[in-house]
Amino acid sequence: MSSSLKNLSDFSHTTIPNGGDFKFAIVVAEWNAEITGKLYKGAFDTLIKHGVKEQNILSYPVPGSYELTAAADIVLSNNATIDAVICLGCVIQGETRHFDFICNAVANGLANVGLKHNKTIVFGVLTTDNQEQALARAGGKHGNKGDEAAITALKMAHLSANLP
Ligand code: DLZ
Repeated sequence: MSSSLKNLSDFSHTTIPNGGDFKFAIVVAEWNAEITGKLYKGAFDTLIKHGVKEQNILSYPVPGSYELTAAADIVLSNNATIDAVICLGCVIQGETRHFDFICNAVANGLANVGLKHNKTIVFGVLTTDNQEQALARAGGKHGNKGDEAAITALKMAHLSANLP
């Protein structure tokens, strides 16, 4: 694939692969459920739209975004047939330093889980100043990051399955 790309603009036109052969896990945080529910629906519907069989989408709710890392690790440790894990959450800036601790822990944690299992972990966690910004990215004027997370998972699963 890479040898046939002439320039960077070619990347923006890569097609979204059909997902009929893949299995995905979606791990979704219950904290800020009004937002994460919309992210989940966006991710789920996008996978179905691109051919993933409903029985090949495994869904796991967790209490908050901090738990996404452990859950992704547990899920992959117990199911080697999963091609990628989509992690969805929404961390909203509050008055304390929780925001920084949670965001840093989740971003680093998910990266490490992906490397440990040699599988794609999609970082679908909104990190916003307020709920209005989050709603704008969960089906509002900035689209739905859940949809984007699903497309990332499809592209990465396809890449892994088609290495020479
Ligand atoms: C505690 C907490 C706070 C203050 N804020 C958020 C948030 O904005 N988004 C989120 O997903 N989770 C939050 N949590 C919960 C933590 O992620 C975690 O569930 C608890 O600290 C228990 O480990």
